Amino acid sequence: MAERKIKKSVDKASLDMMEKAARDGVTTAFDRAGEMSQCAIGAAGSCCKNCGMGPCRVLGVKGEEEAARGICGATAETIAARNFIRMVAGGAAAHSDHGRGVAELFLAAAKGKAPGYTIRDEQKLLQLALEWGVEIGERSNQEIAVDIGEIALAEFGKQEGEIRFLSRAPLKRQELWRREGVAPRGIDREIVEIMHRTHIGVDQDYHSLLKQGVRAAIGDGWGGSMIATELQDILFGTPAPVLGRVNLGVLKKDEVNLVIHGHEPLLSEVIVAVAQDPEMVSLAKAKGAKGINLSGICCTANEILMRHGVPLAGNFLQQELALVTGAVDAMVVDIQCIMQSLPDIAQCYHTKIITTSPKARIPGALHIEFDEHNALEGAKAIVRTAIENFPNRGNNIDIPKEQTDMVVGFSHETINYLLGGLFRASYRPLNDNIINGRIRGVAGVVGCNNPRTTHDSDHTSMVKELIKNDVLVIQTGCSAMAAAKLGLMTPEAAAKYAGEGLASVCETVGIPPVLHLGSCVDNSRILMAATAMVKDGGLGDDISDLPVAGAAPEWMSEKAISIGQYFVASGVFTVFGVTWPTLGSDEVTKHLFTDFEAAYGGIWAFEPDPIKAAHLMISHIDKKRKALGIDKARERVLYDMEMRRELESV
Ligand code: NFS
Repeated sequence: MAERKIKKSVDKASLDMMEKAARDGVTTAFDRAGEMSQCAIGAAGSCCKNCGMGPCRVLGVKGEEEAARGICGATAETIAARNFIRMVAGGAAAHSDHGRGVAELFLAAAKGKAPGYTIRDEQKLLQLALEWGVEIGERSNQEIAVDIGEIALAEFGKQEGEIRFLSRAPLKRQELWRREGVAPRGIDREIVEIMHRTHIGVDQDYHSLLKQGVRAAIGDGWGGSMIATELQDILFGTPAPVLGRVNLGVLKKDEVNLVIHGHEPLLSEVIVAVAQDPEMVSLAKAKGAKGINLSGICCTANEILMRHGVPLAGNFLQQELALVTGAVDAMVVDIQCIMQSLPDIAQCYHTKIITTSPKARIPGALHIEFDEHNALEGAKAIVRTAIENFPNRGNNIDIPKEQTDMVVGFSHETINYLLGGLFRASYRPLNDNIINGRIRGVAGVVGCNNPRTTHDSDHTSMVKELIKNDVLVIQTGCSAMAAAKLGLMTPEAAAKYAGEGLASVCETVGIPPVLHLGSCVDNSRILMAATAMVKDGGLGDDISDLPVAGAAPEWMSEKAISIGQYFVASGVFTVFGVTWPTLGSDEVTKHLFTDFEAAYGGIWAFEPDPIKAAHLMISHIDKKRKALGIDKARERVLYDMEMRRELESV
């Protein structure tokens, strides 16, 4: 086996479980990444396999002859751009199909055809009704929700005009999108058009290809993902601050461990309720367990953490390691980021892997299909399967003790309330503290784990560097879990890790310096937060004027590329780590890294060193502060602190 040169993780619990996996003869993604060398041509976006004449490789690597063109005549630029926007299409499709699933359930619930689901956030329902021109009057929530569900569902298949949530963006941004011809007509349409344009012999101008990628990505962030977040909040409740715990130590030796993994909260919301059902708890006790312990992996975990405080067992690269503990009685999965290796690993222990979506079947797993019309029965069957498997646990159990406390649940609305108070909810205090320089700017650090770099290390190094430099960090996805494991999501972390300006604000408001905003579809909350900052005034009139930046230091999924692209298209400087998928074409890379700024006010960057990447973000934030004329304020704050220190030392 080829030895990997990089350290596998900075997380002790994960490292311990990797050692146990080796002892148990179990192979994980960390081992496979070591064994599988990365194809440099593919990684650079220079391999085209869109037709049967290829694959055509147009980048000379390790003695390969450089072919200037594919057999069809496609250049390296066309091929890199095609591959890149096909990643956008994959990511936007995943988020948006999730959004569609939520809209379907929402509509079924509104029509009374999905027992067990109800409207939890009436205020948000009515706000959306006002926004979409749905009559409220004397109508019931149910009636209003039917109209909203139908409108939401229609957004996916719309053919003309613009998707509705574009009107939420700052006016200047909306005009820019229209001027550039990237306002999405319908969510699905733009994804389909990517697949058409990247078919052999269609769009062969990288400018035009990349523009379509922008249009589909906007349809994700301001469309599919935003619909998912909004409707989930109405159905399941808008998150509010709640205590949580994270890492494999949340598994319990004496309780039935049911781990929920995937992305849609549709089923997991019901499982959370069923697991507390006295009938289920007494069944667990009859089997010798003290109770039922739910925990989560990946974004479905973020969803039930944010709304119910259900603990997180871990992020993407910990899904296999959770099984290696030997203590997981069942792992139930829905869609996305689920490794096919799970049923194989489960065989080495006693774990049952349960698939639930007709879109995501895995050979070797037990399939209990989620049916929204009968969610309660499905959830009961799943919980019962876990309970009945408890007595089958072997002796080969080792649960790491690591688990960290966290305060989570910072939706765009709660940030509003926390900062401004319930009766004058506003982003004013955030804007004021940015203007006066205590907070230098805001950074969104999001995205996956990738075994091509050290697990969690790039996330945590970057986040620590940012908060040390007074940048407030907002997070989602697996990145949020990495920071939480290190203890960065507690109010106490402000004094320990943040710069003095940021720490003083966090201490006054009582928030951590790193805020968890939820799952990856909840990156739409970041768009809303940025828009609220613009609308509150004093920081320019577009998102591209704000002293903000984005990053995905350990990205790996197509969804991350789509997210990055809609951040850039919304005016945000966005830096990715690990690898960059267009390096095979200098022109395409330059277009994304430089020319995009003139068009969108946001640009892409690639920097695998997380500290350097953090400083690229800080430089960008400082550049925006200067353009806004608020750079001097920050110097004054620092000067004041310097003076204070001098005084203190006297
Ligand atoms: Ni986002 Fe969430 Fe994690 Fe990456 Fe996968 S779980 S949707 S894609 S790996 S952050």
